[in-house]
Amino acid sequence: MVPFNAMDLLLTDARIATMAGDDYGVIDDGAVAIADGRITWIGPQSDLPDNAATTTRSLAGRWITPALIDCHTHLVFGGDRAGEFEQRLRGASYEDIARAGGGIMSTVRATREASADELYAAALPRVQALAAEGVGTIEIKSGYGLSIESELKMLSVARQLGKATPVTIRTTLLAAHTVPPEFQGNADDYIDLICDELLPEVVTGQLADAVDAYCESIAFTSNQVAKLFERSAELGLPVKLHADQLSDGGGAALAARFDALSADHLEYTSPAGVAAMAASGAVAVLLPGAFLTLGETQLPPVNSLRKHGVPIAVATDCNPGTSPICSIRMAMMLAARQFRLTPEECLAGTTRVAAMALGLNDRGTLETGKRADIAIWDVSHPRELAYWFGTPQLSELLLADTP
Ligand code: DI6
Ligand code: FE
Repeated sequence: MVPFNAMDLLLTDARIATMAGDDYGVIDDGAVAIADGRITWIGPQSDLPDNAATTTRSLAGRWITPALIDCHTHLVFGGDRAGEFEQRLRGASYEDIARAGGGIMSTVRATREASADELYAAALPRVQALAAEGVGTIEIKSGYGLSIESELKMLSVARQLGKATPVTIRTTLLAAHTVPPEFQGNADDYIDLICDELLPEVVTGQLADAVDAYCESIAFTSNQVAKLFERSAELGLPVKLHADQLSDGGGAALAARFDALSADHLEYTSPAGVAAMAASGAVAVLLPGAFLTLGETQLPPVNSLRKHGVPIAVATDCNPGTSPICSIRMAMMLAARQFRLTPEECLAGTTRVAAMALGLNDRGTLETGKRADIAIWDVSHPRELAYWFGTPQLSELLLADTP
């Protein structure tokens, strides 16, 4: 813990949404002391101990929150799917497009063909767009390589984005996103390749912070996911799961069985799945961008999640197919209007709870000892962050430059 008097920066005259308690954890007329990238003191300015700050900045009554966290993205990928988007709006079906080689496999081809530099150059503006909205931590999944070489390439690019920008990048291996063409009809063999060859290389290279899978009728079965999760646990990597997005495949309960950090999507999750998540402490990550893009009508069981005390996060699911959305503010706005989350739930879901979904306990709230990742806003109340869309209300993003 950094001693209080070793202070680099003192922010004063702030209205603080700490997100560490009920009603946004508000501290009116507050101050925040920062040293070595950590919050060393936070509270009402009237309680501020005597100090000798290196630099004191008055925020003149502006609101501050924890920097936002986008806990579910696929933002490293080659090409785009705008053409099939247009085809669909001209009446083509998913099946027509898939049969013509479109859909996720067109992104897999483009990602395999792209160099690491090309993937990096395409992804950097997406990271910058999220940071421009106040995002300080982003989770990036692999899953468009579907071969050892290309999955490692994707994860390396994601790691490089974290080194080259002030944003914290957390990476997730999602090799079990869909069955690659080389293993059509042999999904079990592909799961074995991931478990026996890819995962050990990922761990040796420290390329992933977690493992994810797509448990769905069009992707992988519960048994195949269970095998992958058992191997992940052996290698010390936590797990997350794309669960019950298009059907009730028991994904939420499967995630809970493996103490997953989160289960994501959840449109078709059953009451038993919710109860299992409540018992395990898994976070529910809601992805309104995919819900909107797919024209889904089955809402995730928000009231059941609330009743069972399952923490709810919100993320962009930024991906070229079902959520070509690189805006955390749009995700918040959609979660409020489609899923009827309150503005406070939307903000908690992109700060405190999003940190939980990534297994990070050093951020997501403004409290002593936490990272000094702070978003400064031009709003009259934090509820505006889920109310407006398209208005650039971020005044400044302060990110700790320590690991
Ligand atoms: N769920 C989705 O909606 C995306 N992946 C997943 O697991 C779809 C990805 C794509 O269409 O490119
Ligand atoms: Fe996803």
